[in-house]
Amino acid sequence: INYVTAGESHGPQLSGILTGIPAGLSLDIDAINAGLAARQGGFGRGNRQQIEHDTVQITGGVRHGVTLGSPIALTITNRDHAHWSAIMDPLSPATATNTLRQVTRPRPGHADLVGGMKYGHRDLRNVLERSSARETAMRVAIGQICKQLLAQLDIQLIGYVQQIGATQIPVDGTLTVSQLQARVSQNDLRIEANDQVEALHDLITATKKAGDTLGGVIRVVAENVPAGLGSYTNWDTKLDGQLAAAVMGVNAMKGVEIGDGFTAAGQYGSQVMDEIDWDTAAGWSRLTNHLGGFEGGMTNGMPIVIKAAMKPIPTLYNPLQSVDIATKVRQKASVERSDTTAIVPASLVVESVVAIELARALTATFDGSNLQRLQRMVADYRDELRQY
Ligand code: EPS
Repeated sequence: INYVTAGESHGPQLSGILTGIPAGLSLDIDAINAGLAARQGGFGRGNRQQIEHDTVQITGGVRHGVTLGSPIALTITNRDHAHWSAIMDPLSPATATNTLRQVTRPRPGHADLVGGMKYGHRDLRNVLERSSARETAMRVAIGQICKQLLAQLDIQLIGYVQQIGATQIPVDGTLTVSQLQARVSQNDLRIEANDQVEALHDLITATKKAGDTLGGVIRVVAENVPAGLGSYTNWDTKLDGQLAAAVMGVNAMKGVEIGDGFTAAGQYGSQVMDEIDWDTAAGWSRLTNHLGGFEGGMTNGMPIVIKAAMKPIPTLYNPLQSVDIATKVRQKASVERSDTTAIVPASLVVESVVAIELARALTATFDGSNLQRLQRMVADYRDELRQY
């Protein structure tokens, strides 16, 4: 499985090509669109989401609703492009009027300055249009297809919010993915504890008033992933490393943790290692899951637990010091319309990239040409492991 996306935030559309999805998967387009709608939601979003109504068009790799095994081509239209059609026109030559709205005062923490330096752009719009998190809509569409593949292999996962700003929401590690789903869908913050919603709404509203932004922590749980995905035999085959790279590849992520991660670093080995058990029905298991489902870079059959730390959004309505790249005069950074926090959408994006990596690992470990064959192979493999 591989994918590439293209498209600018205010350009005509986002495009995606997804390869390696087995033939024979019936796609639920409504579920893909529901995932896209969920990514647009969440308390703390700015006004852009009132313009967009993301839905996916599929123009390749699918026939009569079923995947063909060939590359899947996807499109999501940017409705906001209507307001930017001259400025973001892909082909008409630059003129005095269609180069208005230039960005020359880079925002600290955004890709603006280094992107301009690296690619030689004098209008930082050429950077921010692509570094914008708008692109993550396509990753969610692709992630939804991968989630539908995983569901056919009885693998479920969820990404949700565990911390907003400095406020942590206590984690109940005993909840299953479907129980978590039921809990977090009860509020617009994707958090487990409804009793913390009001205080967090107040925090986000006060932060917005102050012209400031918030980050947070996302937790992803994936269950029923068979043991032995990834490999200890070479550094680049370790699946936890591949997952960490994918999560870090989501805009604004500054940290990734597997299982108890940084907490485990300060504990004794006897507190951290998960004791081994076996019984006829369930096969091999661990008595605890401090290591988040990974040993030796391989899945061990326990739930995968990944956390991601998201920095606050760099676009501040009360901007920080910058330097104009045209005049070299110290000035406040530019302000583009933005979100106060994007932790809710980001939790769905991180969920999506984890789904993509798990689907990739499964189709790389087993023959991923045809869904029914893949299902048989995974079922046989699970039997073999149970009896090992
Ligand atoms: C973004 C700025 C805002 C966000 C955008 C990401 O866009 P705009 O400047 O057009 O208001 O809404 O996110 C999305 C458009 C999206 O769909 O998630 C940024 O600068 O990263």
